[in-house]
Amino acid sequence: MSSSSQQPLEHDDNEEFDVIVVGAGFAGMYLLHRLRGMGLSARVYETGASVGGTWYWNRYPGARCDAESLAYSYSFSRELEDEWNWSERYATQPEILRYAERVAAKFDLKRDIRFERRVTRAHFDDASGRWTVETDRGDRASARFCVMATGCLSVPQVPQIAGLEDFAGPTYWTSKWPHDGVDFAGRRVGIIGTGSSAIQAIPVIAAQAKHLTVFQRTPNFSVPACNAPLDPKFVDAFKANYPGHRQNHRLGMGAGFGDLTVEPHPGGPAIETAAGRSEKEVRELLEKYWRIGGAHFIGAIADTMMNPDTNRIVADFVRGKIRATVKDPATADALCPTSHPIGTKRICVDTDYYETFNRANVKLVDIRKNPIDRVDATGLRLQNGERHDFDALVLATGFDAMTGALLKIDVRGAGGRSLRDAWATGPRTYLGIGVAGFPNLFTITGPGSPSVLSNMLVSIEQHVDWTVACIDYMRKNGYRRIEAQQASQDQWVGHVNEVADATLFPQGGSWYLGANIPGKPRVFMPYAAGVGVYREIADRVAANGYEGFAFAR
Ligand code: N01
Repeated sequence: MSSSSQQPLEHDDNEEFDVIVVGAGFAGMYLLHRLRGMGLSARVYETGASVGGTWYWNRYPGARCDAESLAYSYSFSRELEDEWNWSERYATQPEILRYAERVAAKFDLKRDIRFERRVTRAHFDDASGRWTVETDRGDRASARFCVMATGCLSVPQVPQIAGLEDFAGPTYWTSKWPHDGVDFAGRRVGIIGTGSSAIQAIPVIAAQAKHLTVFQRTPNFSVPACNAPLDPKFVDAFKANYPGHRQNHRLGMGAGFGDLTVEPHPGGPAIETAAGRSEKEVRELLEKYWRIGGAHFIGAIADTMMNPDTNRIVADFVRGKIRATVKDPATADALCPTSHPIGTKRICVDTDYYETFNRANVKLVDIRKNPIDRVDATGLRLQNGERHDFDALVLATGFDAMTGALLKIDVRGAGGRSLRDAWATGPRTYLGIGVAGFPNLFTITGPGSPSVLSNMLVSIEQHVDWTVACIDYMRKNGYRRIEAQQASQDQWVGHVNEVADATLFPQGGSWYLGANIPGKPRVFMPYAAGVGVYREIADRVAANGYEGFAFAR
């Protein structure tokens, strides 16, 4: 399925590095660049045949970013900013992947990346104070530091649906889409799942396929992207003040998803709360944000994620939009989310999602009401006996988020303690970047940091910058070992929970909580206080000599 990297599969045979990085997505790529800049030797291991991480794998039709392209890009190189031109407000997956390839070429990254291998083990040795890392292709290497740049949404969730393997036609995973594309023309397609991936894919597949059946367990809230080509004059003006915009993104303005791309711009919340405002005033405000498009919508009223009354007003507005768009009242009703407050599952950003259900060749099947009994050779049967046949099946069933990739690896820290044991009741970190008992290990955008609630590129750059500054600090002070202190970690985990509990997020039953994976501990994983607050804390910790971490020479 994957295109070959053309790279001979050389092996590392007990080679030694300063740093081993797991993953060559946007985090691993930038980290490699920064480590080299410090004169450190680094090896990156990557499962894909090339760079790009999530954008390498998720090639499903309609895949594009929900953060604005001018904000979802590296800020570390002015030259790169100047020479790269995004074509649309929201970049498509192929364009983002071209960007990743361009970055890899410009900074000559690939020579230190070993592709097409999966890291299986990472063990810390107390005596030498080094990590030994092994891959499924037989590599073995050691390094003083190990950095997990494994991505938050990189391990697909295999849904527990009986008979999946019995389907005789092709089954496609949105997260492992064939590299040469899929032609659905003339075919009947079934898709399971209605999260962000499906909501992007459904309109595109519907336009191509003979028929599309959408199997929906939980309806999601989606807002229009209002995507459009970028006007070169606007881009020039934006780039003229790129540093200012980047600063806004770092402080989380416009949720960091893009601050000023399309006029009139929101910049920040328009009002603090809907309380005391007339219905007309609130409606006009939401209407304005709806027309601006994108995830900004959820930030129109500042307390949407804290105040159930505000949240209901915003959710009712979206439900009204769904009913006004979808012509068949029963379908509209089934598409209206009622089981969770808006925003507590990741808000989806779409192009013509609800409109697609007005097409004659699209049918919505509510599998909450009538669950799937089993898939068979030609389609599936619901528990009420209803049959649905199709020629191809698409699974858009999500990921084992945030901890999945880390726990897939046999990670062992001091005294041989495994990360799986340490996190048996849910992930525990200090600042989302260090784990007590796991010296010299950094987790980029790990659980306990804003990560998936933020523009990932912004959070990736922050964590990479923080990590390399920390390694530099150790070098300058002659430290060979760093470890998050248990007390700091406990305090941080308590704080992350406290922040989450003050919001409506825990009511969402989402992958943020691990609720999509049967048996996964229910812990709200990202830090919900915002990237501005988080940056201030992380910077203060660094300025105070990385307080909360213990060092040894
Ligand atoms: O996955 P999801 P996703 N039987 O977990 C359903 C990012 N992303 O890949 O809600 C039947 O959101 C499940 O139903 P339910 C973004 O952060 C970003 O779509 O569990 N259905 C749900 O409908 C996003 O949040 C972009 O009841 C089953 C769906 O599958 C995250 O990735 C684009 C099932 C899974 O939805 C994940 O999005 C794409 C079962 N057994 C993704 N198991 C952009 O930048 C699961 N489902 C725009």
